[in-house]
Amino acid sequence: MTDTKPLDGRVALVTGASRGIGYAIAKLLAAQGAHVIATARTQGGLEELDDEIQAAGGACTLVPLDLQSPDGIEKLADIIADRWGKLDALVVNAGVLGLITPTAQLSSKVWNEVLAVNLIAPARFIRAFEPLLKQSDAGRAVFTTSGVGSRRAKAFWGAYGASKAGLDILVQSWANELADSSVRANLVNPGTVRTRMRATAAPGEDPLSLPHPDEIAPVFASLCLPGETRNGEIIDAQG
Ligand code: NJP
Repeated sequence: MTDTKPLDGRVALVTGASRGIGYAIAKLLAAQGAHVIATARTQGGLEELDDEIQAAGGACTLVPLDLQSPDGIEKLADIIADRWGKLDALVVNAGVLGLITPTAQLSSKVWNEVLAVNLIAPARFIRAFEPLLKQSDAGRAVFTTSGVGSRRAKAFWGAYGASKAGLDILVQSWANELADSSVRANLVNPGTVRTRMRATAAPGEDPLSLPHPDEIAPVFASLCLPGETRNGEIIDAQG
């Protein structure tokens, strides 16, 4: 007798899958039976993920992509439409920190990257993938936000905080529009997690004092389940 898994037969896209939180989410969704489409810029990280997923008996498609490229997100939606005709779970997790610096000193270069990756790319995912999520019987979208955002402003975190505050409102607005559909969209605040981004933000901190991404990935995976009913919520992964 073969084991059935909660995401058998489902197709899931994860951004920021080359390391950190996205890597852990992609691995877990594949372990739960989903065919995972994993995207980021770093080919080596994606290949390591593919090796791990395959070794555990799962399935994965790698798509190296810079979210700042002019039409990469839209082309990816076209490819998924041609191959699968639907998307069951969209996890928009990729993010950049920019610079932790006095707000008055933030350069246009930093603003442009932080807003492009953390806010404009998620908006482009919503536009490009809403039709595919609606082709699923239970399309689920999950976005990675932060404790610094719409619920809390923090000195020196102006660009990152503004981008995540914008993301919160973007996703909650969209979720309100989805209320009468079979699609659900939520945000997860991961809390502090042992990743490269956190090590850059808090270099003096002992990484081993923080949870590993594998410990918080189940919160994201639960929001990808067809039976999930929450919509428009910001969920704190560490309570
Ligand atoms: O960070 P990190 P996390 N195009 O740096 C990708 C949020 N968060 O896992 O392209 C495409 O290890 C990058 O891939 P690559 C945070 O805001 C975290 O901690 O290969 N992809 C990599 O896979 C973010 O939204 C904490 O460089 C791009 C990934 O993004 C999410 O958690 C606390 C890209 C970043 O991996 C994951 O961050 C919190 C681009 N242009 C919120 N730029 C925490 N860790 O404590 C970046 O409140 N990526």
